[in-house]
Amino acid sequence: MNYFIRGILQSMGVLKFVKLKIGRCCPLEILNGSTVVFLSLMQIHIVTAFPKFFESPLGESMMKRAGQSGAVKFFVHDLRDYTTDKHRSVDDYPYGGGPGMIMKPEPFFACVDHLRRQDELAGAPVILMSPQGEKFSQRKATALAQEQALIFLCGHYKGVDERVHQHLATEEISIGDYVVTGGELPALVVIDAVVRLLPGVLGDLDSASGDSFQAGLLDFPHYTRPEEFRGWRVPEILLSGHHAKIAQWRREQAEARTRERRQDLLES
Ligand code: 4G0
Repeated sequence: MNYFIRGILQSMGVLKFVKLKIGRCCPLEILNGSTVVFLSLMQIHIVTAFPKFFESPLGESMMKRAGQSGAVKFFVHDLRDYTTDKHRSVDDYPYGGGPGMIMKPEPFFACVDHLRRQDELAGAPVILMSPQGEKFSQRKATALAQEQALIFLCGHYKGVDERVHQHLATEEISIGDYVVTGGELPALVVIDAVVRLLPGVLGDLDSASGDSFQAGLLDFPHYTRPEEFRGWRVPEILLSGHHAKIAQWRREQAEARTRERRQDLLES
């Protein structure tokens, strides 16, 4: 699923042959051993009873820019549009009794069936955000960033009818061992972590490749001006201009922190 573009790049008036790595694309035509590629954007579909919840998070900052640049396209689907009763109900009482409401299976199935009829979505993972899911990680974000499309299901209330877990979701993801009122915030956490990895979303300057978790370590300490604040000085090495020594210091700091705070990251 990783393809390369070979071509000529003009940079500062100089022409250079380049080989650029691009993900998520499909070969169109092969001519004299060269592959013509079409770079596709990632589609992210969100199925929710609270579509307005996503307006501001997807309409601000990095996610907004990613949408505008064409790296990703977001689609938010209102579960209520897939109900058939006159009250447009998305939840009901639990069989066997007990407190709280359970989300009905039919609207989730009707919405996903509708989406799956699109060719681009036929093989897309259907991700149920759930405290019972597989723990989310940077590794998982990297894997999801390779997909052409993602479909997120957001549940609410006490939970979702088990048939959605068993027969509709292809995976269940948890962002951590705690419960929040709906799957919307957890879905946004996963979406943010994935979108910032897509080619062209972050500039070279704040590229994701330098992320500490990408290297399996915690990040090193960062400082900006002023040199001294309330008596606390910036470590002298950072002011020295010795790039090799600075790189070594940062590596040591990252390793020491990881050893002290997250021994588990070194063991795995
Ligand atoms: C209870 C995910 C609550 C059950 C969702 C969903 C935390 C997370 C909810 C479900 C959530 C997490 C079975 C879909 C909604 N809370 N840790 N609340 N099911 O990722």
